[in-house]
Amino acid sequence: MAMIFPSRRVRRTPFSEGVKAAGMTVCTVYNRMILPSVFASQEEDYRHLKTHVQVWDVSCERQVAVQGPDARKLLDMLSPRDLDKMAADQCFYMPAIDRNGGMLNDPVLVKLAEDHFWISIADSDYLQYVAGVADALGLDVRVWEPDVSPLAVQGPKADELMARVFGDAVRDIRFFRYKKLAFEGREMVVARSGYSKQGGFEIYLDGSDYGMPLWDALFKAGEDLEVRAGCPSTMERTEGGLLSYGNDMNQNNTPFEIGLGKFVNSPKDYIGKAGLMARSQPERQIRAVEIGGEIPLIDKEWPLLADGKWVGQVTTAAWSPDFQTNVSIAMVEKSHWDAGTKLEVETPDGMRPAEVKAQFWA
Ligand code: THG
Repeated sequence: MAMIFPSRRVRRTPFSEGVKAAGMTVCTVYNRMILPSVFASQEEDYRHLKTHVQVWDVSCERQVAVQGPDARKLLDMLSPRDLDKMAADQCFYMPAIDRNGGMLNDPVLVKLAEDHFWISIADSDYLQYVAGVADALGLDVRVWEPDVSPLAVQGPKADELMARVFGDAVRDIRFFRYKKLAFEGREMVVARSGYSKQGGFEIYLDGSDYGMPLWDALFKAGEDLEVRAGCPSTMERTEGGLLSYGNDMNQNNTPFEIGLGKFVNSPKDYIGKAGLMARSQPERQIRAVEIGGEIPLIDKEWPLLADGKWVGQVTTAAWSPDFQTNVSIAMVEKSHWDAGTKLEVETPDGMRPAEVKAQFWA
């Protein structure tokens, strides 16, 4: 594996110094920014995440800030999810779609005020779409990328670590809600959220200058909790069925195909509503699929076959140490998506047996 050639175009983060010192061994690029992939090993990182507490540099979850008198008007045009139901301190997992109902991104929307939102984006250039819609509609709103970088604190000891740095108030934050809490006098959004099923928080670092002081404070406070640097774990997130834009879905997929139909409930006339409604009965859907045998790392879709005929594709796959099987996320055609259906998956190392599961493992 080659290294990434240093460049200003592949952006560092406010925590890059800490990540390097903590021993990042493999990384990827996400929203043109470095995202760590491995520290010790995939399996060691996984076990540690499920046992202790980790600090993740997920700065690459960039914010598209939307602020101004027409901020809500713009978001109502973008969101299939009913924003009238969004509380003042709430975060919403929001399908972002095009005019045909195809997924453009799957961000977390953060409501800062009635006229100020952050769209915390997955790996696609959504800012340009948002700004384009705003300008085309002549809305009085500003759309930009602020100097805000999420730092996730995930794992069973996350509450304890966060309480030591931000105070006991963090314990009362409910799932997908946030509080504005001070670090060194600087107010930051602290939400109970994050890309794992182990529980934890996301600190939306507001101002890069506070990055390394915040990183250092967390590691100092968490020494006896065995805090370590970590990153989203493919093993762990696949067990839990957390989706990854660009891997498990793209613009060809609707929210209904990827299990986000429950978030399509806006009564407003948002962009893509007609196109989306025309596709509300999906012909394929995301499924948990168990794979037998040994499998390599996955860097392209693997065909799913029934009697030699294509019936879908595996888009994420990993060994699960806890479930002692290969777990995967797949897009399966309606004819074969029932739980218990036996299939074959064509990996680069050969055919492997596969079975559609009723639900994800965790
Ligand atoms: N946190 C923040 N921004 C993000 C991500 C994040 N932006 C990019 C990417 N991740 C967006 N995708 C997801 C996918 C899943 C979840 C969050 C963001 C998630 N899903 C939960 C689930 O499916 O169980 C909860 C969904 C819900 O009930 O609302 O957490 O991780 N800031």
